[in-house]
Amino acid sequence: RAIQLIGVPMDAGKRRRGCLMGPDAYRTAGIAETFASLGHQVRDIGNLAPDGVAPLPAPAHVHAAEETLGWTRAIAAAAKAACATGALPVFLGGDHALSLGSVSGVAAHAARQGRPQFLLWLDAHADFHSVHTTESGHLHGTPVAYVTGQPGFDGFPALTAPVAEENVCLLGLRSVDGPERERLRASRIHCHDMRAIDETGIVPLLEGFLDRVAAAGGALHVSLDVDFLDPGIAPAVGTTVPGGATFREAHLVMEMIHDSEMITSLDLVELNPFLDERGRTAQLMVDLAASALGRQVFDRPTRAFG
Ligand code: DIR
Ligand code: MN
Ligand code: MN
Ligand code: MN
Repeated sequence: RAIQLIGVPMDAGKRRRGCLMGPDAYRTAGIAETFASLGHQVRDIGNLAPDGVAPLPAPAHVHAAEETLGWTRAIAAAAKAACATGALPVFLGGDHALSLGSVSGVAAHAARQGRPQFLLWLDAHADFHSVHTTESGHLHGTPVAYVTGQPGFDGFPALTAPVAEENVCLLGLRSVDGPERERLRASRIHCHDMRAIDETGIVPLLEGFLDRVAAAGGALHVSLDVDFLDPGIAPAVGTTVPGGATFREAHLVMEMIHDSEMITSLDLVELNPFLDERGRTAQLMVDLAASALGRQVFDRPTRAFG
């Protein structure tokens, strides 16, 4: 497949700095060479920069709202341009606010193709705040709300194609804020917390989702937040939460995504290389992306989802 690497050195989505180093950490860990070794045609377009924007009305405690808006515009444009070439874009973050642009951009492309967009959100957090409900003021906690068309994003680009709530699956949840919980309950978003993973294993939860993507012939965006992973194996993220996905659970998710042959775009977000030991988290993220794009010990028959 043709893969386009899109560097997004974005740090505006929260106050702790360091995610701007993410794209170069992935490059240093050999992401382009790794994908090429799996038989893909890889093109690295380098790093994006935010568009300049006019003042944006936001509550005073919201951090870097205007810069985030500028990034959102630039990232969405790059997402649409990458999809138009037929490539699979891989967004090298940068913090999770980059998904305001990546998901809205790929969803606009899917809508033009007449395909429903699906979204798999691998994260300890739900990221279901709006600019007006966020308590921390950190806009990396908002993209799931924005891309599904929830209110509270005045001044942000109007969505051409909101992602249907029932097409969103949050997997790995273990830190959900009060107002997020109520609004998630009232939504049709599929939410699987760590307890669900403990009770049934991760396979049936993901299979149920992939079956729905296949039945609908959907486009599939996967958004992988470093804090989906247990901090013991992935310490380089500003918002570690204990009790995350194990090495094998995470690779199994990625291998099943590969077997489904449905992934159309991918975010690698929240890596803060400044917090790392010898790049181990960057390397793990590259290895997980490799699993999603075909690395395996033995191949499996393509799974018939749907
Ligand atoms: C938290 C953190 N829910 C907030 N969100 C993070 O600031 O609203 N998402 N870290 O991945
Ligand atoms: Mn997140
Ligand atoms: Mn998170
Ligand atoms: Mn479900």
